[in-house]
Amino acid sequence: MGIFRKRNYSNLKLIVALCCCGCTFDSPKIVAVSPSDIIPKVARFDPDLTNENFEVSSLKTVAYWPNSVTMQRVTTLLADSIGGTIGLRPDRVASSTVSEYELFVSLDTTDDNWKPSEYTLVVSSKSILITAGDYDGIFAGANTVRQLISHHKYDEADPSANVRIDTGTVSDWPRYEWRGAMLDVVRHFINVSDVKKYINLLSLYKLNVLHLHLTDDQGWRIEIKSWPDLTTVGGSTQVGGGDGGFYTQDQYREIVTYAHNRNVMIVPEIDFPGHINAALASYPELNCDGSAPELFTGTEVGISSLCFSDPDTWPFVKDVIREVASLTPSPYIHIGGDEAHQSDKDDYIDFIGKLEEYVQSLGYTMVGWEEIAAAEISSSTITQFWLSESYLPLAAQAKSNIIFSPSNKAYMDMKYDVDTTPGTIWAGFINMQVAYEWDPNDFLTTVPSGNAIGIEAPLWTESVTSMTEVELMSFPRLLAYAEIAWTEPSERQWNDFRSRLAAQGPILDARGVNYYRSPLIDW
Ligand code: TNX
Repeated sequence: MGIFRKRNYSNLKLIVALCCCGCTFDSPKIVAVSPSDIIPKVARFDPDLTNENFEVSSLKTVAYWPNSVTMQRVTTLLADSIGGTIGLRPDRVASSTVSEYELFVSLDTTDDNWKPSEYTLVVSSKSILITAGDYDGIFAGANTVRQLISHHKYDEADPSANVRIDTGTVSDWPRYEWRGAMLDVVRHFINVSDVKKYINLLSLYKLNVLHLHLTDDQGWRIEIKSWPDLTTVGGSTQVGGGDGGFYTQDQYREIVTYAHNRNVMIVPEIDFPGHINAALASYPELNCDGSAPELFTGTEVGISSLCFSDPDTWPFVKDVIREVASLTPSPYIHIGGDEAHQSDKDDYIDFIGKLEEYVQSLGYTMVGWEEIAAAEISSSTITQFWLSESYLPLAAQAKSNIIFSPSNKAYMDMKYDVDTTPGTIWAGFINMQVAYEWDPNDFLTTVPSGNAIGIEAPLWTESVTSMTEVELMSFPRLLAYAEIAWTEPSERQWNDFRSRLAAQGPILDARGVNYYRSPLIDW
């Protein structure tokens, strides 16, 4: 059987279907993939002109240098992926010589010209070489390879089935350093193994931040040892009155480590001073009148506030932030700050200032939703834009860096179209084209572009009740967001993205992802 060369994946489906009589598209015999067809789109691919390709089934060894813990982590990830997709787990060897290995991963500390997170990938008929100037780049290169080999679904009945990669050189680097998703694990609880599945998918598309929204009116999902009722009481329910749940500190550490091994940073959010009913319901002493409100299982927002005059409030806030910090190896703590409709404005401003000081005293950078820009935030604090452009000049004035999560473009709880269940529509429908065709530049009339550090796509879960629905709302939109975050806008075209996205269908299928079969995509 010949090698099916292709540039356009929608043609590939046809070719494989025609040539593999009797076999389904789920297990193609031979698939030729080009590094130029991945998501997010690479900055540069120079094909070599030999018409040769690299046979993925020849991957028997993964070599790496230097022999550091991080290189061991990244090559373990690669070896596991190869094992999972090809059916044979390659050996891993630490070696400073490139020759004779089919996959060689090396960190180049001798050259100063690498951009942050840049990598090169040289594919020849004999080998794949990943080289980068920093570990982010190493992971990015590794995830390019993981995605390329994912085109294959191992067929035990026919181990000769294979993926062949076009030869040539990739040179690739991200546009933004903050490439994120957010999961609301409060309104409906999402368990550890589902969060891990989500993280693994993020990493495959080079998303490197998972912001976990851990507390809200309806629940408290992270164990705080000094205030145990937060989870035993506050974590006991969710929207609609179901059982809820929470992560013990050990389980949370397990999530953080799993993410770290895939170069995904977990950013914890504890939402203050609003969105706090679960805590108020757990401890009567946190309330101005000393009595605890009922647990809340509805979906209204802006219904609660910390009691600023209560002597227990500040010690409580400090204990929580201190314990969360102790679980957080990344430099960021998100303090919420949104929709504090029940808080007095002056109290809010004082509180955010005090909280910023405390977060900084622990050695962390504070992140907050856009409303914090109305307080006197310092330039190291990060503002997360979501709704009102009026906060952007305030953030710019403070020289605060900005993460873009415009609700009418990036909120994954918005329905794709009228037929989507679950979801909401308060910010509009977000079909695949809307999800793809926007850019932080659209909002930069009042903000210097240097302050835009990236984007984040939140999934709020008031209406999203299960992992199946989490996947439906997130995929494939997250692939569009991954490309906005990674690829220069001048390199992004909707029609080109559509055909590359169509080719991701089998990859998502093979990973058991319940993605939305958007009618705009020729799957
Ligand atoms: C607004 S975005 C919220 C959330 C809701 C979401 C629903 C933000 C900072 N606050 O509390 O879950 O809308 O779409």
